[in-house]
Amino acid sequence: MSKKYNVAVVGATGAVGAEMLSTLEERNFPFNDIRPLASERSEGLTVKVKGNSYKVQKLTEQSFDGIDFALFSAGAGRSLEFAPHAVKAGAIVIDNSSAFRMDKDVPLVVPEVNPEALKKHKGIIANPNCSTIQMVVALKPLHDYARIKRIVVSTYQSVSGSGHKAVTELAEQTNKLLTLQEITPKVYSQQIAFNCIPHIDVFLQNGYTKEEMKMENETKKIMDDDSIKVTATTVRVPVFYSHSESVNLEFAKEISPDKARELLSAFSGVVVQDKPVEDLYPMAINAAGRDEVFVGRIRQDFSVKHGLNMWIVSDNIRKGAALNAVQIAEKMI
Ligand code: 25A
Ligand code: L14
Repeated sequence: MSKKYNVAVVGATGAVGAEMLSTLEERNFPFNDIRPLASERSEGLTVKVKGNSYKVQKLTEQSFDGIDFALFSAGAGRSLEFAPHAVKAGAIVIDNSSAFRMDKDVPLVVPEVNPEALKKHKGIIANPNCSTIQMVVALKPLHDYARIKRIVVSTYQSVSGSGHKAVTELAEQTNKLLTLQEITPKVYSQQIAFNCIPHIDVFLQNGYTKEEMKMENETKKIMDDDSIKVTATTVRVPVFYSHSESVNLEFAKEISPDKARELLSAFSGVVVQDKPVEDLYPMAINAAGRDEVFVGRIRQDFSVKHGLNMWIVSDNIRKGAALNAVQIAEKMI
């Protein structure tokens, strides 16, 4: 009989944690036991995986006895505090927070892009930021062919990235505004319904948000190339699921839109949707619930020497978080 693994999911009742459980089920991950962990708010709830019920337990330092893989998705604070205990108990930690991503001892991995980085792990493997994951999947085959010199990216990020409570906030605000009731923003500092907010995560000294700097720093680390220049503007939009990105690329050598379509079509995890005459291009509502990264609107950027523009869309909870984490676990077995 082939080996089966005990898997803990930290933040199992959150937006990403719940998707991790269903991804383990859908992909037939060879698990033996599942241990859903969350805060005491969720203690005693049950989650179902493959027809079996599991009780949600309160996360403690002792939660990881006998665990092979610990998937973390309860925010950076919990990862910093509890991941070391999981490692001590012998588990491999796959962490979806920003806590360890830029740590030089921690591989930052997108399996289609840099699986070789996994070999250097010391117990913790970091799952990149959702906006970064979908972008690097689409850029990798183009970088290998024509070397990317500079990336200018603007994101259109859905509210599910901030968890269930933000999904509820968008729905409630929309309803209230349509029925002429007053709203009080809670999850975001501004109204999100019928609006775009150029502010994701906190502002830094340099004028960028932390989300924007994650895109710059994580892209260089995953592509293992510090020479790539990246500048990002990250924007929250009133969409429930899937992030969209407008990406402008400058290459070291000539690459045509047709060549880019050919390279992207052959790349694992990418679907090219690019037939403008048929009004076919990637859209958030179609990417939601899907595993792939969708790329379209591929066209020459006539304003620079070797330039391409494109539009990249993917489900931020799946490839941007839960699916990428489970794919990392699959690579490790
Ligand atoms: O504190 P931080 O660092 O800001 O991080 C917490 C936030 O990060 C989000 C997460 O979204 C949460 O809002 N997050 C998730 N992944 C992230 C990522 N990769 C991420 N942020 C950045 N990068 P979420 O609400 O979808 O997921 C939260 C999950 O984590 C569990 N959790 C939270 N605190 C915990 C904890 N687990 C253990 N110990 C802790 N101290 C959380 O479980 C959930 O599974 P829960 O039991 O706390 O919540 C279950 C339900 O309750 C709602 N809820 C959340 N907060 C409150 C709340 N209800 C009332 N009051 C609250 N303060 C949740 O919506 C959930 O449905
Ligand atoms: O993983 O959309 O660093 O609010 C933190 C912000 C995930 C998305 C991360 C959001 C992000 C999240």
